[in-house]
Amino acid sequence: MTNYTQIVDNYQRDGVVKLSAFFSEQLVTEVRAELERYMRDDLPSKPADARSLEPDGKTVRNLWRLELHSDYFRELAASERITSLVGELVGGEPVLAAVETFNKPARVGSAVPYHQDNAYFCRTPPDMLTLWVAIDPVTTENGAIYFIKGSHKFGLLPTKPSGVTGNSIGLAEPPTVPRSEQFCATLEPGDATIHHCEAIHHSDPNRTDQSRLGLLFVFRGAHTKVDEELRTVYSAAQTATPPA
Ligand SMILES: O=C(O)CCC(=O)C(=O)O
Repeated sequence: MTNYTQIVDNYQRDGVVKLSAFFSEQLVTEVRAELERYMRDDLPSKPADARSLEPDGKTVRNLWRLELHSDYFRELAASERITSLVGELVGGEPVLAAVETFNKPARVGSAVPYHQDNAYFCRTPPDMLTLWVAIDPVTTENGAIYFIKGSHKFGLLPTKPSGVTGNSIGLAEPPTVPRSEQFCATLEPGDATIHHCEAIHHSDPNRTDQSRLGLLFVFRGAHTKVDEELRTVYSAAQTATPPA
């Protein structure tokens, strides 16, 4: 059995942890091919809330609900490699909440505003996380995610609708921690990060010619419940820029 002690310690202390070579080169190639196939063959017949587009109105920004729309991704999320690790981090039985992508396509990939995911997930206690796997190289130029380490201990901060399609709700005030003190998650394909649902993070637009595709698995502890107050606030933001 793999020993996850170091990962668990870092996750609990920082709210974010990096995993090198979490997916093999072969698995990254397979995932990329399956995403391309899904977008070409399946997505056109899926409901509108299966994706968000970039402001150009044609390039996919996010795929949503892959756990419902794709046997391949639902099965991948159930693999022992993933569930054994996240089970150590969500404080109980892990339940898959979502499989999705943040494509950050070349040249048109839009920014992700400062936010805490639990403003979207609306769970209490906040025992929920995202495993973010790099399918493309992730660099400071093409839109790496910046995290504020330790911010998962701040509680959920005030929010406001962001007006950004795919990221409808953000922090009311950007944090004062300078970028130079934030953790910039540059990654090779197959590397991953795991972040807590109240860790503050954001990413820049992609103006480069290199796409920055990430595959995300969201898990919660089975014991978590919906926080109705949070849900009401999120629904209002989501109505302005559906589906997410
Ligand atoms: O991929 C990105 O740039 C942002 C992802 C994100 O916000 C998240 O994983 O919660």
